[in-house]
Amino acid sequence: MKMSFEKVFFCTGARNHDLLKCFNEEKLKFEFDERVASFKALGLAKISSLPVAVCTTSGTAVAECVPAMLEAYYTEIPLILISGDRPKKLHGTGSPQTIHHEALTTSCRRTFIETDFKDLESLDLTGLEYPIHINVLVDDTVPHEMELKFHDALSSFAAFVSKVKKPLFVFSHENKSMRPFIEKFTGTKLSFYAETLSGGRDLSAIKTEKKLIELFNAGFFDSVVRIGHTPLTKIWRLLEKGPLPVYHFDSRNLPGLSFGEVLPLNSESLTQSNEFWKILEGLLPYPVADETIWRLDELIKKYPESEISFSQKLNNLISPDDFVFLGNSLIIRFFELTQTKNLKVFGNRGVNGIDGQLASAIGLAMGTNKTVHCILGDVTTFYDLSSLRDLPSNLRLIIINNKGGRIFDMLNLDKRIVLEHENDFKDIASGLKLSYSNDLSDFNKVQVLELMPLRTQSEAFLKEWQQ
Ligand SMILES: Cc1ncc(C[n+]2csc(CCOP(=O)(O)OP(=O)(O)O)c2C)c(N)n1
Repeated sequence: MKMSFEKVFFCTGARNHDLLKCFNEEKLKFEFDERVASFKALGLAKISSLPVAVCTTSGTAVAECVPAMLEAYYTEIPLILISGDRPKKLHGTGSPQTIHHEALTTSCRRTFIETDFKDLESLDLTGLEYPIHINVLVDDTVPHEMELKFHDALSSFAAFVSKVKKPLFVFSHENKSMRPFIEKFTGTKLSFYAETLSGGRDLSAIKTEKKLIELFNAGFFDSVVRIGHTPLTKIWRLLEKGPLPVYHFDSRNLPGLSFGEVLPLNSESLTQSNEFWKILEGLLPYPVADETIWRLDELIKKYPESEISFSQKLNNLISPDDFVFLGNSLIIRFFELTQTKNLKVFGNRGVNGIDGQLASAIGLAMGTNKTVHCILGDVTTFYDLSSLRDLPSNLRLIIINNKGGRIFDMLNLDKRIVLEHENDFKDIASGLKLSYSNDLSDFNKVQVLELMPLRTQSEAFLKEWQQ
């Protein structure tokens, strides 16, 4: 970029990860809270009168910069927002963490530029009016030929099924539990993967995501049928790279991918549709032997202080009468991996922001007499610290403090964006007069339970699990 920045507040995320290369090391300041980072940038730009940038991942991260951008707009401060975005072909599809960035800053910027990542280097910002919003399209997908078709009748699904033999069925989540549908589906004997937010995780024929990915990579499936909103599973991202024919049942009429056939029906209407069940009769059941579950148990015994083992212990302790609210990113994945019970699980998976998660769980708890176990990562909890001032008595906050955003470790991204730290929440809880413990035996006895998995064990577990 032809511009010298006083500083770049780099807010960690996968989508803007590649943008790291564009900035000088000595100009970078790593952050996780975009609202705070953009106000810091504003303050620094105020005093230095030099352009200061805040760089974010996609989704709500961009929206979090709007308050500081508004202030910059009305005070004529040289603030620059640089957002990492998904490629154009995924815009408007409901693909993970993909929202309309351009629209978010219309009232708080004087310049908007959208550019491909490869053209960012040569971008000349001199003479432009502030605040500036630069949206960078980062493409990690392989171009492919499949198209997107929208349908209005189940006959299109019948045509799809007549051309395939071994579809993978994925049940993700909807605004209501998909359990009645999934219960009925088990009668077909067809193989399926049910995610934790579907409400039918315990019924899933394919028990672990590991098995799912193994089968997928081995070419076991010849197609995918997805029912519900955009799935969480990694398969979804793999599909965008090496596509199989996909049929989407999504009441929002969104494919969540750049291709596939879409019918806007939810699981409730499918449950009641004789035609749907009749079409499925055209498919022959194929059994899947899932031995990964034994391997999981072995590793849980071998590494009892690992994050996945803690997740399993929590699963065992939570009563099916209670509600669970799960945060991003490893939390929801590990919970899904170790869940064997019929639990009522919630989460914010519309655009996967880590912001406002504790507040959302508080709102949920306010609407029920049940106990809500809100399980969050340390970074996600830090993002929402002010919510700790007002925890309802039926909310139990469980913080899995693995000392940073460990999802980025798992994705093998630049270590700097993990934002490793040695902090804990003990004194914060005590300052706010909340009962606190860091011992799992106090489960359900305190309002804030902080669990600190052993890094070495978590890493050894994952190494063996991924073999
Ligand atoms: C508002 C927002 N900003 C940034 C991100 C990118 N992001 C995804 S996960 C994550 C780190 C989460 O860390 P933590 O809560 O500790 O969970 P862990 O990764 O350790 O499971 C970040 C920064 C996001 N999803 N939403």
